[in-house]
Amino acid sequence: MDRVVITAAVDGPIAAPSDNPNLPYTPEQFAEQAKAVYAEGASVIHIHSRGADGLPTADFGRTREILDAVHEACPILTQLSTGGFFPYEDRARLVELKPRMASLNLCTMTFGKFEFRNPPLEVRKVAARMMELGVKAELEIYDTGHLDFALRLLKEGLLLEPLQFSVVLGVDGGAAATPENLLRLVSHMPANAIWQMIGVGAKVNLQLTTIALAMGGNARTGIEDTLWLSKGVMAENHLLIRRLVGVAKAIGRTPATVEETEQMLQLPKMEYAHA
Ligand code: KMH
Ligand code: ZN
Repeated sequence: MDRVVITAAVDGPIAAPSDNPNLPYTPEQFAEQAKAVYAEGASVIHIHSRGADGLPTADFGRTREILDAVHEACPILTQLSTGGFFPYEDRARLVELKPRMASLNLCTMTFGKFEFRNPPLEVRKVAARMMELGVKAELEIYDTGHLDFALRLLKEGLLLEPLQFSVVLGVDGGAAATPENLLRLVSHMPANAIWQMIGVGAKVNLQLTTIALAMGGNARTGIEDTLWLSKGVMAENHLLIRRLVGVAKAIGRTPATVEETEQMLQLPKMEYAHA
């Protein structure tokens, strides 16, 4: 598959602006960076909502402001995170804003120093709601059990095919960031699944996404996954995307346009509207 979906994960659930001054947190900064990563070849932007204090939030109104700003700025596809360490109902409610995609985390787990709660009944409820709304679930897989649970939800009629997986390796509490774990997880996916690589941490992000690109997968990078562009050089989202696109092109792959991405991921047709 020569077309590749490049996703920009611009902020994440943990880092603060003090960790990296290039981390966006105002609607204007998200809009500016959406334009910049789009110009470099990203067709999807993965967003964790942020408050005026720069810290992650699940505030509904603030999240709508951020999504509105990004939608007004450029055609990039929004993939809103429902992750984070807030009460689950606050996280789940964010899908009512009808981004094109939203993350769906399958299992409760240790996530570094955090407890990452994903109660099975609540996960089923939000999966069903996303189907009703036409919001495609980006299934974040941290280990084999998460993949098995996603396949169970598919059997229960709670997920739209083709399944859209993110193989997330390198989280303390999830599977280690090794090529073996990547291959193991991909080999257990349904044949028609679409997947991307998320390598968490500066030491593995470029290496694992490069392997994933060579395997024919999709790939993601951004400040959520690495604060550093290189040793001693703080990351900027558009430069991380520029480098990842350079790797893709070097091995004969072309960043998918927004329209191609919609086709490849079979995103339900939907007009973004205020919730
Ligand atoms: N992306 C993962 C590394 C989510 O966005 O829903 C952690 C996360 C999950 O932030
Ligand atoms: Zn995320």
